[in-house]
Amino acid sequence: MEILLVIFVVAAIVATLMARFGSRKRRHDDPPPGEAEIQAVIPTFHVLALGLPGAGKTLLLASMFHELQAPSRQSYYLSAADGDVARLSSWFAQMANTSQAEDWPRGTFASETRHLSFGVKTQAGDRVHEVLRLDYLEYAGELLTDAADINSDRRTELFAQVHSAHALLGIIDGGRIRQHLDGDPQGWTELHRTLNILVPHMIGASCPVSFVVTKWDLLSHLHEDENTRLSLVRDLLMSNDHFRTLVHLHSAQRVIRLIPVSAVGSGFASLDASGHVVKIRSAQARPAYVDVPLSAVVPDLFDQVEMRLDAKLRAALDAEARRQTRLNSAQSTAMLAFQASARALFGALSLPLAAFAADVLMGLPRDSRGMAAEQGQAGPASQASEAARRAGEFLRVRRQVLQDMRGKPTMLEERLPSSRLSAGK
Ligand SMILES: Nc1nc2c(ncn2[C@@H]2O[C@H](COP(=O)(O)OP(=O)(O)OP(=O)(O)O)[C@@H](O)[C@H]2O)c(=O)[nH]1
Ligand SMILES: [Mg+2]
Repeated sequence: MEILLVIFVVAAIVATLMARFGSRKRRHDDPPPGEAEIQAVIPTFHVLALGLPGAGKTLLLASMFHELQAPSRQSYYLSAADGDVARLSSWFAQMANTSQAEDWPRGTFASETRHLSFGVKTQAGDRVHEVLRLDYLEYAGELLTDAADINSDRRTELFAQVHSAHALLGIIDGGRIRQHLDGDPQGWTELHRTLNILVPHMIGASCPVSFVVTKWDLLSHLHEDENTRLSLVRDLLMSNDHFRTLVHLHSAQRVIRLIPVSAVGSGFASLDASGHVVKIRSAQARPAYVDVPLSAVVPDLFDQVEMRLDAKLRAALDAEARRQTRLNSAQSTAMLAFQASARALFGALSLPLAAFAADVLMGLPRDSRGMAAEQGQAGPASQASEAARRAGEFLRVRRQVLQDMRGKPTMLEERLPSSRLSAGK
């Protein structure tokens, strides 16, 4: 079915272009054929990391960007506005500099709330394609905990973002877990406070939710086996009623992850006698798993759409696809109608991004892990016009990117099976 959908998308783009360009000659400064249509189908996913002050949101963001700004371990990379790149890089540099043991980027002020827009890009031949965008809110954790009127606008903005998010990340401070395990009652109190604040925001969300345990490096002494370590943390979190209820309610319908991350990596920092995180002189920052939470967002969203596509909806979609394939492929209006009906069917899903769901599904094989063989198939696009060729190439590279994105959480699950939360565990 996915191939059909891809063909329909390409054909619809060609048809639109024929109507548009057929009547007049291309001017020198016109965008390349197909570019406007490609731009129109690039989705933006809004991701929100919910976490209390000091939980590690800003350093996770800086470290994640550091890891993903070049296509070194995956086909895609992130781009951002120049000012944001400078800010993220300077946070990372300050964090990685061990010449001053306690010099960390300071906590975020409420007035520093900002939307960062990351372009997810990939290079194919001599062209760079932007395949999707991720919008991420950087804010001060105090907005979640402090009810002072002074920041009410910022708080309103944050809560509006909770409701419109396509994915929510619950940030759990690994430092608090360490504090609890070291016998300091404050650790347990703060952990419960975190979950009691975060979970109510997440429980009613229709989008995928994941939990991220920060400062994973501070928990390395828990057990020599990393998966056992994570299972101990999971059991601890499951002892919170709110957390356990959320996992029970959501895991039947969607993927819920527990992703351990370290912005600095093991052996970079330790706790001093007063419980402050201090850097170890000359240690090297080697971030761990920081690329997973953001990379998992799109495939998790896709899987959730798949899980929600009940049999009836699936049958209706397949029947529509079969009906449309009997039509002459030149009947572009029929193809566009198919697109519209596919969108309408997906629109029946109660997801905030139903409009995107059809696009994502059109470009992404149902099981991208099992579809590698398809990658080489050029399909009808290669015989068609330049616009169709570009559209075909775009869909091919997007599929590759989505497959690589899925590879990150898949790798984590293979390595740490406890990173997938379910009601039974
Ligand atoms: N060991 C270790 N410490 C970390 C890590 N991430 C953050 N920290 C420590 O936690 C502190 C707070 O991290 P931030 O990223 O600033 O926290 P935040 O969630 O942005 O806090 P607010 O801006 O106040 O909301 C840092 O100054 C570090 O001391 C990590 O991965 N490992
Ligand atoms: Mg911050």
